[in-house]
Amino acid sequence: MIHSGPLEKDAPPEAVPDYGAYEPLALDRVALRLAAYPEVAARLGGRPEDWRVREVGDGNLNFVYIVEGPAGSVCAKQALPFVRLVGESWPLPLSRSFFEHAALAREAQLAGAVPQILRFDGPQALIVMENLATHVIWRKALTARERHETAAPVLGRFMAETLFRTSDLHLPAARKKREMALFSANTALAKITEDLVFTDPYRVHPLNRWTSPDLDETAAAVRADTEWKRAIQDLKWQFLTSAEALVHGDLHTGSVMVSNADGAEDVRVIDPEFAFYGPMGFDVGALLANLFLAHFAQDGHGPGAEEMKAWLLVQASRVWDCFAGRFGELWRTERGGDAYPVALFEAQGEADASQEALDAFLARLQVDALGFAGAKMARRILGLAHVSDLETIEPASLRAACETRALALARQLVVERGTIATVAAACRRAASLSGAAT
Ligand code: SR1
Ligand code: MG
Repeated sequence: MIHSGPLEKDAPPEAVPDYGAYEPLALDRVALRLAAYPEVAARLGGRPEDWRVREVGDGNLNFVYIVEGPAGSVCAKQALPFVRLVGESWPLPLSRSFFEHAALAREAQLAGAVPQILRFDGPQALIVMENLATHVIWRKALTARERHETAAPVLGRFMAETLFRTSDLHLPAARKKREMALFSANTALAKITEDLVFTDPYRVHPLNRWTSPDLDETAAAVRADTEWKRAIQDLKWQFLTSAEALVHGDLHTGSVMVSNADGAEDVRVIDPEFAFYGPMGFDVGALLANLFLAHFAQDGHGPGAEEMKAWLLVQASRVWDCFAGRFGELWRTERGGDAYPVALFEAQGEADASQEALDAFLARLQVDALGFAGAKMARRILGLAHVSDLETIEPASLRAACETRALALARQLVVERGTIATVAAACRRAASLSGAAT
């Protein structure tokens, strides 16, 4: 692949901006701010006073505005100096916007399937993007039992291309280390994951919550589960130390948007503010986790769940199969980095040995992904940040029943890591716990 962008050999160094002139936007200031960006004003058309602005952010961290003008619309996302979900008592650096933009630029170049960036105002921690007007958050579509058949293959391919092409399999070591150094400063966001995914659900912590009183005993049992805690720390160790590739870092179904306008599906990945150099299996696991959560949530959303439950497990398998298939193609055609060099295998007539190395690499990655999937499932039931798939289930007793089955799979994936070695095997476990057809 020929790079022409931030991964280029002689690309100018990027740096976190100075935030001295930063001003948080309020709804009534958005139009005036955007009017100062000619490319944005041109897309909107007309005058700022004609533009309609609404705040649509439903994520945990930032404010997101949709701005509509006579000629078109845009999406403007600004980081705040704190966590939106919790408030000003939890400060969070504005630099997450810089890392989000840097990751989006790389993803656009390496894989596509991200929103087009119209303007990045670094010192204002503001990214102005195309407005995906016909798209919805995939999580919401899944809860509504809408099926987008291209999502799993697009996402499998997206992960293979971003992860392979930012790793030592593709990049020369010096360039990979330059990239790793840039993203290594995104420490505050990584720390959120370190705490919220790998630590807090396994101890008493004021930010934890769960369906209470139904799951009180379960939460206490998890905190006392030595095997689970040890296995989760093995995964945390990997998260902390394994700088394999530029991971999105928060690739759940709420970070994916899907559309089926005029019968043509489109799939985009959004929100890579957690991006950093970490284990490849973390992104794959995040996506699998959220498909499994959607699967277990189906029984809470009324009759007729069976078909969707089965479909969701098929999508989990397709994510892995498409990921592995594309990763294998890249292994054979773009292995120009310092790891597993072609010079030692294909160039010496040992293509079979290269294939064996690939198979072993993917087998290990699959095990990693399933472990991370288990970690990501449990945190959404016992930790601070939950998912709407489960949160919208009423009554609470029905939600707790769904969550209990999801937690059972989460534990198996984490504690029996290595025994449940394939996504297909994990899907069989999920089906057996939820009484789904396979
Ligand atoms: C305080 S932020 C909570 C969660 O929201 C994001 O989507 C990440 O998953 C993070 O862990
Ligand atoms: Mg997000």
